[in-house]
Amino acid sequence: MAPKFRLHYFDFTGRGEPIRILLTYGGLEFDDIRIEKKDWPKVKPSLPLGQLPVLEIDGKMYPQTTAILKYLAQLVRLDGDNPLDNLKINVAVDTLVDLQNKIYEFTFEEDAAKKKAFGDKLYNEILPYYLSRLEENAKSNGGHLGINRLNWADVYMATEYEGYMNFFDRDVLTDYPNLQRVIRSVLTEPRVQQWIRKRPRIASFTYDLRNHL
Ligand SMILES: N[C@@H](CCC(=O)N[C@@H](CS)C(=O)NCC(=O)O)C(=O)O
Repeated sequence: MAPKFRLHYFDFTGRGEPIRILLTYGGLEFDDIRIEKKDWPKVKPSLPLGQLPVLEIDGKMYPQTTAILKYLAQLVRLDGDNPLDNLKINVAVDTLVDLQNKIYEFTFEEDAAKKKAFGDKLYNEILPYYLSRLEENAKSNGGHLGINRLNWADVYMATEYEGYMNFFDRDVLTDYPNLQRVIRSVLTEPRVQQWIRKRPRIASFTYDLRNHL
């Protein structure tokens, strides 16, 4: 019997969305538990690391996004076929996570002058630094990240793309045709499409992956 999955995350995409997509892609049923802001102080101390996402599997709570994703990717066959392929996928994902962490760092900067300078650097230097390297990666893998077929790094890229679109408020992939192929390869999957159509909308989003279907 399939395990009972419950995903605990905020009512947001962020680190939770690639997990939701892998579960959906694999046809694995899950409870999509969305913690409201007002309940967070009460929920936080009950979590293994005081953070979300947490994937509950048959009543046991597991934190850490990429650990959860690696586990699910194995279940739904979006991992690599051998250790070297898994290394290549992990390299791509860790690169996306590095960029994601810079964006989080920016959002937490409270000093207005520092924030302005950091924002400029983020858009003009940091973003192209990472995206140009990821573009080369996708180019050499036929429109996928890490290896030459759909895998969980592609899913991570697609959810991050939605984040970039909202964060930078412009199409950051115009100059990166192979990264556009990565997004398309994820969004043409029928179960992923169904999920994107039915999932709750994020009120603050000006761009939604629905626009891409
Ligand atoms: N290394 C963890 C980081 C998790 C993390 O920072 N989660 C954020 C939400 S995306 C969180 O729970 N923030 C609230 C808090 O730390 O109190 C992971 O990758 O899952």
